[in-house]
Amino acid sequence: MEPLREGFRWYGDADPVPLSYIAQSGAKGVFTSLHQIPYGEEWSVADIKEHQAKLRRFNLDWDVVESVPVSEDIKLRTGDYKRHIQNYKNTVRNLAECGVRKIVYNFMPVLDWIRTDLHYKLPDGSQCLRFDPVQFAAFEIYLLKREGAEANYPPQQLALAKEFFESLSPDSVKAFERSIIDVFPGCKMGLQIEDVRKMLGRYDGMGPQKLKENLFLFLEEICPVAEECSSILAIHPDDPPFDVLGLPRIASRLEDFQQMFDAVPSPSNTICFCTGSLSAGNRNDIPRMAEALSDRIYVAHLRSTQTDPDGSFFEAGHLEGSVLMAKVVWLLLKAQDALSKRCGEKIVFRPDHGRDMADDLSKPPTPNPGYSYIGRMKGLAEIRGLEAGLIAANGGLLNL
Ligand code: DNO
Repeated sequence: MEPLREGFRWYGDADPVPLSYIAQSGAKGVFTSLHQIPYGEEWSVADIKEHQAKLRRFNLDWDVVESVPVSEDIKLRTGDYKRHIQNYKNTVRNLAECGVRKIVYNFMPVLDWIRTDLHYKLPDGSQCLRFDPVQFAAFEIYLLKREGAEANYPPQQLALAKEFFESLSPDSVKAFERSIIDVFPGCKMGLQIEDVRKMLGRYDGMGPQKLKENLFLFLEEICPVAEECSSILAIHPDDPPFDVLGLPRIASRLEDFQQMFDAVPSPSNTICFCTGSLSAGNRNDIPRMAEALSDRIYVAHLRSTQTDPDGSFFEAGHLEGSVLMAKVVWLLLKAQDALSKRCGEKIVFRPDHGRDMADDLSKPPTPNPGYSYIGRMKGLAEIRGLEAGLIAANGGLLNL
């Protein structure tokens, strides 16, 4: 039994974690993107090759594109969506021409992942990312002023949200706002509250069925191109996997993915198995999902979350929290065996997020919350050790 292929995310030249460090982690497959290209535009072969050459200098491969972003026009099927879809197809082809064949994307409306605290202090002094419904209520009600937001929270949370918001100084209000609306991976879009309001307005009246239909229509167009190129598209689950901002969420539960694969059965239609996103809020049985979706997994993000009784969750250590990581990794090792028999491919994973710890804490705050070096290295090392133990035990090496 072979270990999974190890990956590490790199945000490009602006990433405070340089490729030389990534090379020292032992991971060989980089998850990266051309963050400078606006959503919806085509990526040229020349730009892809230039980026790839940077990795090659450190003997690293561009294993996974995370992400080729899907524009809001495509999600809404309005405006420029036809041109954006054409560009997406060209990008898939251009990437394949350079040998890059695994593409992650998400279909989350308006904002990518959501957290309310990017520096949550744990008792041991390290920091992690956290989502607190009370703080999120404060954001929705007092900053965004979203109509009807109050109805989504019980009275006790509303009272706590008011108390929390009133306790913030004007400077911390600004920082709080930025930590919620400006964490698009790899790029600072400089969104203002007014922009978010407008973006939300575009989804007025759109329910999950319509958004699903738009996702399936997008996949029906892109998957045949991906198939031609022997590429795969891997949808990233909603993070967190429950309703936020009154928006439809369509990639949260096992049934969502099963429905998506039934609607577009193309072998290029796959999932980026992100255990952290899926586990938030304890709504999903992660091992069950790994088993049920095993033949659609080429790419995985491994991390865990811990949900507290008040509904908040924080990013727990990679082998802690609610994800039964030993079981998930075991299922992925078996899925990889089947995958290599089927098509000679490996599953590539990256340690997803990590705490800010030790020397991470003495550096200027990263523009990429969750993507510290030491914290992610710890996660990688733990998962590597877990795999080695599982493989040795399975191979009878331990005489258990
Ligand atoms: C957060 C990431 C996500 C992910 C995108 C994929 O840390 O897991 O931002 O990269 O949603 O499209």
